[in-house]
Amino acid sequence: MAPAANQDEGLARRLKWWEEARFGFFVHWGLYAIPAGRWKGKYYERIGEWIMHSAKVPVEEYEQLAAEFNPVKFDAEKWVSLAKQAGTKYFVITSKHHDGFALFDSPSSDYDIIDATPFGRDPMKELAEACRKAKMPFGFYYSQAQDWHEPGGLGNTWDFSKPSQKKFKAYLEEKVKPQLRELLTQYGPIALIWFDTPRDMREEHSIELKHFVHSIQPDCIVSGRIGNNVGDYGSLGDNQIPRGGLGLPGAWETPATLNDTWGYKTDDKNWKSTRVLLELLVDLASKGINYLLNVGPTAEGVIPKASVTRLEAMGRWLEVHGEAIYGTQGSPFPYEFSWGRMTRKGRNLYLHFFQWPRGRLVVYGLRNKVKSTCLLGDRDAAIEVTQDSDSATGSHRLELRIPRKRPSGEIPVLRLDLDGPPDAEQLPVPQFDGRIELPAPLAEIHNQSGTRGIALGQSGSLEFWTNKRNGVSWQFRVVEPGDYAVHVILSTSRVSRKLVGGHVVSLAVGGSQTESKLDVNRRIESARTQYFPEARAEAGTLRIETAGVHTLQMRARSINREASAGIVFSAVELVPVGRR
Ligand code: FHN
Repeated sequence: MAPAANQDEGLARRLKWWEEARFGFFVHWGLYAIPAGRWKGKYYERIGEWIMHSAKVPVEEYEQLAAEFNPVKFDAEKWVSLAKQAGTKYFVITSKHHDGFALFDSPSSDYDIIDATPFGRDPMKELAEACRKAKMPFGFYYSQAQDWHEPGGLGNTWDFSKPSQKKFKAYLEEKVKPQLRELLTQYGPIALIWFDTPRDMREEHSIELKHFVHSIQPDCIVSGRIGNNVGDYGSLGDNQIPRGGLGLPGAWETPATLNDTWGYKTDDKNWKSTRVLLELLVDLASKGINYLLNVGPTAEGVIPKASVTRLEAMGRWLEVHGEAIYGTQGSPFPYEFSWGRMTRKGRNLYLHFFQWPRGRLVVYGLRNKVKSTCLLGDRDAAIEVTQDSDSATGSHRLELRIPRKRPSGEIPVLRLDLDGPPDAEQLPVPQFDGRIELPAPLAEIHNQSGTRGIALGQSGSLEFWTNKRNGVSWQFRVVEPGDYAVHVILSTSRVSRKLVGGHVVSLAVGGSQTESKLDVNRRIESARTQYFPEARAEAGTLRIETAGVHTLQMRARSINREASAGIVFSAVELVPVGRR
């Protein structure tokens, strides 16, 4: 669903810089950096900033951490300079997380860094100043609904019972609004307020808070997690990357971790490699989604070395390849490529190679003429281009002869300079390896009236296929007739991360039909499936007799009742038999 505010006329203007930025720097910092994942010697699995909740620490006990918070090594200029070096284009930091502690000078509260800690400095003031000097847009994360310190806030069930709407409203009036006013008046222009976990926020609350922010700073962007689709842009789940693209209107962002936690946790050493981080950045950019990448500094104010080295390496790649990320839009093709991803800008198309094609690459479906090419970082590389179109199959074919030797650098990028803005066939067509991917957002949904229908969720997957009378279909183009193995990519909804198989489906193209039980045994291992699992379920073979446009029909024979969201899947793949 598009954030309702996307209808707002001034929105495109306000969001322009943010959409062009594509890559942001996120900081989760607060009292939770002191326990760093352990409470009274016990280790807690959950993300570091949730320690108060995980260990059910009473407010009075948790409050005592403030007396210890003295981040003497904090250096705002150093943090902002790292954000710059990493190639990020906006900076967002937790001003108040769910623990309720204000990491800024909050005259309306005693539970803030100035009144409650020995530090005596306002890090937000120093960061705002450093960002201003570095021309880096600066924004605040603010947990508007969950506040474990307040009886009127949500989430603390060990000290307080769930607040009534009246109490929650009082909390919004007496804590949230005064603190937002402080954040929006004490630190100069604020680029964005990153609201989070809008639990129990009624639509009227979300709208009112958004107007409140805009009444003080009209250009300040409001994140989608203000709730009820009223944000200026949509926020995907943490570390979430849709497979084939979102298929939803509006601007989007994915907040993401370098390891698994947001707030510093001594024991979390599950760092993603630079290569994986760059792939995630590229993957998101290829779908027109911003990547807001998080660091969790220590209680002393130091950004962990493992974060620094990765971010610096990302920055080095961006120095050479930044033109293929900043100011770009998503791929003109509505599906992913097995060799990598695409982004576009003006008349340029950027091919980001996760796998180097070794000599030759064929792309079907690009209707433009390629005027010239350039391998970023190696302007002398010779690339030969051949283009033709086959009137029998209606397919446009682009062949690139590429040096066999893979260029150095994490992800090589080839720029194609076209005769106009990229114009790609929107029907799924074969890839270089013959595979045809039918992504969820391109499916035609056939819901019987009166039934709860299949819908495209905020994860780029089809969900709520709970009724056998409903079904889906895709049109696609075949270039080489023959036998195709069919795979259904089972996935999870944004809410339930449990992969469920056991459904029986039938798939048919023309007179060829196959029926199979879908299982989740073949997990797809990748950086993105670490948080949102996917499985490739084998679903038989179909014979496609002719080249040209065909329709694949997918029906449900039985749906596993354990799956609350029904059959959830992100794509169907057709793989030519013998080329698997
Ligand atoms: O509960 C928070 C979590 O601690 C962290 O702040 C993330 C960042 O996106 N947001 C919430 C969970 O989605």
